[in-house]
Amino acid sequence: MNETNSLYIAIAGNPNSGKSTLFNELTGLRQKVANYPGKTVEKHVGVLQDDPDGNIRVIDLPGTYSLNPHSPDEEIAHDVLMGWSDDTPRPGLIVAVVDASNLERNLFLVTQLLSLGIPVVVALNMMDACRASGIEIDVVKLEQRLGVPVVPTVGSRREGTAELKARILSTLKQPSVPRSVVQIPDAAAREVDRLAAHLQAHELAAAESAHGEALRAICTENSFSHPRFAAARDPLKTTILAARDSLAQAGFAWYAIEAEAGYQWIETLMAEVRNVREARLTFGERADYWLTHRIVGPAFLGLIVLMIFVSIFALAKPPMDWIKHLFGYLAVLVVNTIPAGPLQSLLTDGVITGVGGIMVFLPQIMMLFFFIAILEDSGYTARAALIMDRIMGRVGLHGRAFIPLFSSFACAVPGVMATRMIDNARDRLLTIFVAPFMCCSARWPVYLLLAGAVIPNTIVLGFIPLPAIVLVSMILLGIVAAVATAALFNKTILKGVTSTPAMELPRYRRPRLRMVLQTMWERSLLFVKKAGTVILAMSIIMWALTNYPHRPDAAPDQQIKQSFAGTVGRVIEPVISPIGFDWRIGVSILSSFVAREVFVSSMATIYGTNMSDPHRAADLQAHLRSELDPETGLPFFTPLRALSIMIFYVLSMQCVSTIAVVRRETNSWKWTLFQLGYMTGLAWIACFVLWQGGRLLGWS
Ligand SMILES: Nc1nc2c(ncn2[C@@H]2O[C@H](COP(=O)(O)OP(=O)(O)OP(=O)(O)O)[C@@H](O)[C@H]2O)c(=O)[nH]1
Ligand SMILES: [Mg+2]
Repeated sequence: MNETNSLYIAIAGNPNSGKSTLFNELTGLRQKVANYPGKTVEKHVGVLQDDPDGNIRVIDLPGTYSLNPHSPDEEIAHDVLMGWSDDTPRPGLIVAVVDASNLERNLFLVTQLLSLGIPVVVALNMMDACRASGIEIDVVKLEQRLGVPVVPTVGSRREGTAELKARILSTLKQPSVPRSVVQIPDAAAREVDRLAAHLQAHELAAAESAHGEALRAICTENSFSHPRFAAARDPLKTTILAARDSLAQAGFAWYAIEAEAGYQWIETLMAEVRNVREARLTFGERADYWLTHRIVGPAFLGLIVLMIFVSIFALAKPPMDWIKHLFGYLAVLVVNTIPAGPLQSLLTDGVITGVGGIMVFLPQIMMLFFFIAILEDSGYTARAALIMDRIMGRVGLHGRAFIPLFSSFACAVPGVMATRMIDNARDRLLTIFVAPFMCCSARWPVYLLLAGAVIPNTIVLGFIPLPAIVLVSMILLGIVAAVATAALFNKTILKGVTSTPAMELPRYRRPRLRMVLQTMWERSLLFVKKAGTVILAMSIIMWALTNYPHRPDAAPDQQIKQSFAGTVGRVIEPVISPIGFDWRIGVSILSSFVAREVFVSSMATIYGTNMSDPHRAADLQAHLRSELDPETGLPFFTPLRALSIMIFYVLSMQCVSTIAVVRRETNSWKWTLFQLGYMTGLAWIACFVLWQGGRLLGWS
């Protein structure tokens, strides 16, 4: 396939209208789909399926409410649609995805898309939700009035998607440029004509789209500062400012001309095509009163999170045992077939112990992903984020910070990228600063390991295991640290006023088992893949670092102590012993810079090396429990020490990928290193206070 000859179809629409769902249907790919706005923040390209020539490409775009971009993600969509993107040719067709149950607002973007001089096919998506709320839409009439094909779809159930594909292909065969539907006042039209002529004369716009572009250039605040106009900026700016001046003199608010005309047109249209049978308060709307209530809301959220961890601890033990046995069996097999020596040791002490040590947590991780997918698909997570956002808003975080923060619960990398939906630089930076405090899924194995191994499994209040409470506390601590940090920076280095645009909440929906299982499966697969790649590699490296330089006659613990890892560990020990870490913990923490989960496999390799019983290869928790403190002869991994390690992981920026993405998104090493230093310092101080304070109080 030849890329330059490819035809590009852009999928555009408001956030959360189902663009990525339809993109996945059209291309057979698997872009992230979930029930909250702002998931897609970059463009993604795929090949249209079932196309005989196979050279039609489909681009999934970030959601946008209009072609007047306000934030970096909207700019990406805007530039592609305008044909101004450096790496994507001007699309040959636009699929405008609209949410049928929220037609008025969604149609505004469509009115703008119709002025681009590019054929448009409208996907009238979410028809099921529309019908459920008692709204009927006259599709034939809508099609006539828009002048472009309109295809009703239910993307999530694949309804109408074949028809959509067919209409796309037939429109491509006989492309016709839509006509603009919106009528602007004569005085404005004259200015638009004049500017359109200027754009064409300077080859800044093509004939068929010049009028739309001119109108938008007048109505969008800094339209002339787009890099595309670099060479012709000054004359263009003068012309635009002159147009605005004369409009202002004629009594127009220049920035509102397009929006007013657009919404007026839509209002008339809606009266013709929409019929509301009965307006009724849906169950979700009634539930939302309580679920987002100031007191009931957070309490309910806390309860849900707690219940999730309770069930994880209550249900995951049997499958965890199976996995332990499986790896134990593998270790025995290796011991019985391969003669003692470096190879046997590499396979058992390095690979099986390291990878097994982390794979043991697969059942718990899968259960977590399962519950999270349910919450996501139902629409509840957006409410959870809203509850958090109320707290965050008070400390100067932007109203749109909640999606980035909420995404950071999976991983800070997409979280930091999602800050692109925030429109000003200060607010973006503040959000980036606090995003890595959210409990990413790579921390779970660390917490699960330590809480499960060391925190006594006593039952509190009749049904809550203590380890579950500790886990929830770690999540809360991350949130508290984020809030406190935001409050501090808001008053000091990042002073400023926050804008708080209202964020809309997605509709509630009964979670669909297929979607939930699919999401769980995909994320679990990533976890397993990581275990088979990064963690496997790190296990082998850690094995080598702990076994070399090799001293055949040294006792096992002497061997480790004199190995490369031991040497490094003892160098850093003075820094970490005040917070309760010995050199082995220190080395494991260092190695986990690659990915936090590596902590678990590194600990497994260090503690599992030369173990006497290969059956227990993967049972790191048992190894930790039986480890004794050489000074006191008592258990080394006390609850206090375990807490100190966990808190270190809550607060420190222990992850190269996060550092890299912060560097990229802030475009500044200064801020990146500042954040790294701040978070590590905070982690160290918190652990110091806990460890020293705890020991003074005689805790163990
Ligand atoms: N009820 C219903 N839900 C749908 C339909 N199409 C998609 N969804 C769901 O709506 C949610 C949003 O879908 P996405 O495809 O992620 O939306 P998007 O437009 O790509 O969203 P952003 O990338 O955030 O702008 C998901 O939970 C989908 O499963 C539909 O026709 N009906
Ligand atoms: Mg999307």
